[in-house]
Formats: sequence, structure tokens, C-alpha cells
Amino acid sequence: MLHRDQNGHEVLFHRHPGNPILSPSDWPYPVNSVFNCGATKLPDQTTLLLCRVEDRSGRSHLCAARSRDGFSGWVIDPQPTLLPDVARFPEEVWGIEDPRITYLEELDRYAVVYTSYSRGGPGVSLALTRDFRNFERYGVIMPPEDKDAALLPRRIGNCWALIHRPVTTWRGAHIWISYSPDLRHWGSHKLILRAREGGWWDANKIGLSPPPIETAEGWLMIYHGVRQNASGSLYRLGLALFDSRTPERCLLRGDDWVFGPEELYERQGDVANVVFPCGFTLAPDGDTLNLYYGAADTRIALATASVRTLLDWLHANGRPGDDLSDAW
Ligand code: BMA
Repeated sequence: MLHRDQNGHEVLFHRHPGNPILSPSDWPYPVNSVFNCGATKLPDQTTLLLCRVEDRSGRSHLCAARSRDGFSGWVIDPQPTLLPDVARFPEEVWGIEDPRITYLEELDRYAVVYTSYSRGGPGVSLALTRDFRNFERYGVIMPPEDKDAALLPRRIGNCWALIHRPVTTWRGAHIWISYSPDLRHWGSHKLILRAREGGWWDANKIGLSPPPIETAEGWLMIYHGVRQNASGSLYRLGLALFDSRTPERCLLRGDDWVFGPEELYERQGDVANVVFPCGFTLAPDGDTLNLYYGAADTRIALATASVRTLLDWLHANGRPGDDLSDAW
């Protein structure tokens, strides 16, 4: 059934009535804020969120929360799950942030790709884990300034693929893909989606939100666009679809944003007007998407959508990907 909002726009994402589902006061130890979380389903169907937690030093670490139904009864680790390890990884000096989780069947491990906040700016770091208790850290895999990164769940040809967002001086910050045979050595870098210009909602700065979602039609990407205005930054979400065998090829990109801050818990907080998903899970029906997002950099909320409906919307409202031959 088609839902429309009061302005006549099709509603693609439905907020959970229990939002926000996790807040700083839920934490078993003192914290300032809990937000941008990676998400996955464990083998027993428990939902695990790996949450970014900011303490009163201003730095972030990661903490796991587990729930049977994915929205209530959260069991939160009594201590931080993954702390910066500055002695071994000095690039984590100002904290670790915004994890994206991808299960790698070939390795039977979850890959956690996160932002390491170094003196030189944010970079992309990787850790592998089986249980979210012990982590094998790979260190920095993309040097600063780079963030908003996630792995695809399987190799493309012989290589792993990483989506990420380096900052270049060419008209803003765009989304790239890079490939690696071993998760350590990265190359074949390609720009795959560029920020638009001028008055667009996604002008100048875009980034991957949760890891791309594999569908029969290709990789469905939910990305954020950052609009600068007189009151600051406005974070909203858009959709794009990439070829399943050649994920650097954008098949469709929507013009309009599809989800943005509306509710008070998204509009007010440490950083106003931010919805920032870093993770999703799929329901057993294979279609219902649970999107977990940081709301105003303060708390965590959940919105659901139908993957089929998102694809239909892209077919009806999308246009073919840009020619990026002049993007270098
Ligand atoms: C981005 C990231 C996110 C944050 C957002 C809004 O650059 O740092 O972690 O949620 O800004 O502050």
C-alpha cells in the first residue's frame, strides 16, 4: 500500500513507534551520547548493534547491544566492547566512530569497518570478529581524510570491495570503491557516485550510510547528503543502485531525498537535524529492511522499509548514473 505524507510525498521509511529505541540513559555506564550504530543478525537471529558511544572526554568508542526482536529488551555490554588502542594504533588517538558491519561468509567473520579519528583527520580502519568480544585489528586501510566506509559481503572477481568517501579538493566529497585481494592492500580506486552541486540536497558532500544491500537487481545503496544552510548541516538520505557484478557502475540514482529529520528526537540533540544510519538488518521475509540510525548524534532510532518498494521507487524516480569520465 502506498503511503503519502502531508505534503503528498511517498513515505518509504516508517519510523518505529518506540523511537528512540536506545538512549544514553539506557547505558550501564556513564556516557554522553549513543548514536551511529552498525547492525547485524547473529546466527541465533539476535540483532546486534555496535553503537558509537561518546563519553564526556568527547571521544568515542564502540559498544554492543543485543536484542531478540531488534527493537526492545536490549542487553548492553557492561563495559565498552571496542576501545581505541592508541598504543598499537596511534591513529585512534581521538576515538573510533561510525562502525559498519558486513558478514563475510568466506572467512566466517564479521568485518567491522570504522572511522579512526587521528590527528590528521578521520581515516578508515578494519577489524574482524566472530563474536563481537575478540577482535583482530587490521589498522588503517584508507588513510585520512576518508570515512563512511563498508565492505561488500563477498569478493567481486578475486577481490574484496570497499565503498568509502575520501575527501579530495575536486568540488567536494564523493563516494569511491577500492579493491583488495587480502583486505590489507587496496587499489583499483574508482569514483562511483559524486556529490551534486549548487542547490541540490546532496550537493558538495555525500557518503555511504549503511553497507550496500544486495538485491536481485544489484547493490542498493542508501547514502547521505549533507546540505549546508544558515543553521548548519542537514543530513538526509537518498537511494542509488549499482551493478551486482560491476559495483562501480551506477545503474540508477534518485533525484529526491527519501528520508530526513522530522521528529523532535532527530531535530534536537548534540548535532541538530541529523539522521545517520550505519546499519541494517533484513527480516526473515527477505524484504523488510530495518534501518538503524543515529538521531541528532545523541540517540538511536529505527525505521523500516520494503526493499521491493525502494527498488520500485528508484525505477520510477531514478535516472541513469552520471558519466564520471571527467571526475578526475
Ligand atoms: C559526520 C560524521 C557522523 C555524524 C555527522 C553529524 O561527519 O562524523 O558521525 O553523525 O557528521 O554530526
